[in-house]
Amino acid sequence: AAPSTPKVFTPKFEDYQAVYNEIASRLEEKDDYDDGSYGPVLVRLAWHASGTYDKETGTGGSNGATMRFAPEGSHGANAGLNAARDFLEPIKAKFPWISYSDLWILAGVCSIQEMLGPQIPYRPGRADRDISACTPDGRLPDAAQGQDHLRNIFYRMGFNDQEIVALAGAHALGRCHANRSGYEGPWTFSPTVLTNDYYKLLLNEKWQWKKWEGPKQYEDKSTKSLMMLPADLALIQDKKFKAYVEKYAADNDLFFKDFSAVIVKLFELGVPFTESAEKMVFKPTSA
Ligand code: CCH
Repeated sequence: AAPSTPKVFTPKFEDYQAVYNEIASRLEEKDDYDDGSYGPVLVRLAWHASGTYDKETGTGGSNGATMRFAPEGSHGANAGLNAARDFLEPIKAKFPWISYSDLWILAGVCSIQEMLGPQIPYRPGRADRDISACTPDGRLPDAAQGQDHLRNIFYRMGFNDQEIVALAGAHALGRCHANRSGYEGPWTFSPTVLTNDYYKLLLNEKWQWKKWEGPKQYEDKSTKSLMMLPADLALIQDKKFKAYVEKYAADNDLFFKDFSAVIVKLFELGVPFTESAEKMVFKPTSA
């Protein structure tokens, strides 16, 4: 018999939607985690995979999924993200054709949409790389620092002031864990639903230093149940940043529009897409 050419599977939109649906159903099923959802930690995995990008050298970014390897996985900023990576292992096993790099970003997209955020258009095309592509420590932001540091870190990725503030709205989601970052508590009262509450709370609450043994963080004066990092407060201490905080606090539609645009940019930093890669918009399970 003539040797047959091995079949190469070319996934289509429907195949990615099937992965999306599987992540969404696992999110719904595993509701005994944190505030009832793995969504926030999956968003953080996608962000930390992407946020290592350096526009000068073209290194880092979500292409590669190099956080799988110890040098990068054990960076302080990535503490706890094994929970997100482990959550996705059964999905990877069921759809072995998808790269870890594409899967992590798809999980971020799915989580944002399932937590009632805006539509996040998605393009596949990331390839997993080996340990030699791990980025050096120190490329992700340090929560103890202020506006100069934020600008240094995010300008290196290619973002401007408006985009820095729009990205920070992701802190409407999830919480800090003392055993991961040292910080403790959620930013908002609805940490599993994406809203512009982060900006509203930043502006409208009185923030005071929390009295505790842990790293310096703020608590809201009225309920003492919410938190802000020094890097969060920097967004209202800096006049240019604060103008955008005010815009997003006043207009959730504007926040959703700008957040969607900037998170797509973040998730695509340094990814060598082929020209034929089309943007996919997945159907949320609630629609
Ligand atoms: Fe963040 N973030 N983040 N963050 N972050 C933390 C948690 C989340 C900073 C520090 C922290 C973004 C930007 C910044 C999420 C998304 C984004 C934690 C707690 C710290 C500390 C980690 C822990 O203890 O588990 C700093 C500094 C910056 C500076 O800009 C951006 C950008 C995004 C996404 C677009 C999400 C989501 C979480 C919650 C994770 C969880 O496990 O609940």
